[in-house]
Amino acid sequence: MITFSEKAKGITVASISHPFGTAEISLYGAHILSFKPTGQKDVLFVSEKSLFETGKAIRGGIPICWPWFGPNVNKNLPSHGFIRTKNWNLKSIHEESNQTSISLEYSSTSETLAMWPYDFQVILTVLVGKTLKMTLTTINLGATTFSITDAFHTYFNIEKIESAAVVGLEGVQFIDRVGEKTLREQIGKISITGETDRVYLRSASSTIHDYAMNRKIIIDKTNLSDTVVWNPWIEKSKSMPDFKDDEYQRMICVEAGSVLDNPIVVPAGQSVTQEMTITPIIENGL
Ligand code: TA6
Repeated sequence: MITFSEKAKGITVASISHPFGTAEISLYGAHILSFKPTGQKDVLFVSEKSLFETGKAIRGGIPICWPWFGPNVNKNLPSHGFIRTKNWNLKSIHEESNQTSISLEYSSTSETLAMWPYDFQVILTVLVGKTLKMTLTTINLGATTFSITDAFHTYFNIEKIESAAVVGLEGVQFIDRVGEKTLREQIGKISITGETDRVYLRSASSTIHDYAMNRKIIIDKTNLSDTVVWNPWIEKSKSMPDFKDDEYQRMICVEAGSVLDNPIVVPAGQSVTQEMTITPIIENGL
């Protein structure tokens, strides 16, 4: 079943429920706020202090960073692009007994052209079942090639950060973006013991182990070459007005993206499709 309600002024949310679980997707930002498999805790984290105001980013869930990742050289432009603060249009809904899909779209406007001079359409299709699958298609409607950097900036709900780790990125080179940027190699699993902001370059699937919750979350991706691992830890948490001081203990961002110097090139009249699938598995007693 799928219903629509207004979560806040100008923010409509689609609520999906079926035997395998529930999900919530804001049409504002095409932003997945919740994915709760039956019998499990929410896979996604949303800050208790998140704003739900048009024009502002939602803190948590799965923000879509597009058409650029991170800050723009033009400081007047928003960090992580503009698409996460736009009201997308409902394109289609498809319900089956054990999964539901919803497609949303957003196309260039005079306002976006003023920020980024390209005609585009983006289509997000979310498939909710035992897994959560996101398919983002970028269509170049213009006459010139454009490049994007982008990411599914996923905030995962974690029982206790000190009892969590990310595996699958062993041996991968990463840019450590805390302090002086350095290029390093991942040795062993990733544990979070301080502010962490790393871009794992040309990395494949990864898995979050939440040992306190006895859950692992597998993150598979296509055409999203990098993986960003972020936790603001103590000091940065205090500096974020839309994030509680202690919430760093209950979340980790593992972001599937094509970021920094690894753009996606979209020739005129063509399209590029990127996919991420999140699979949460309870590891009973393991
Ligand atoms: O993905 C990590 C990161 O780029 C961090 O550097 C931090 O800025 C985070 O994203 C949150 O960005 P936001 O603009 O959503 O506050």
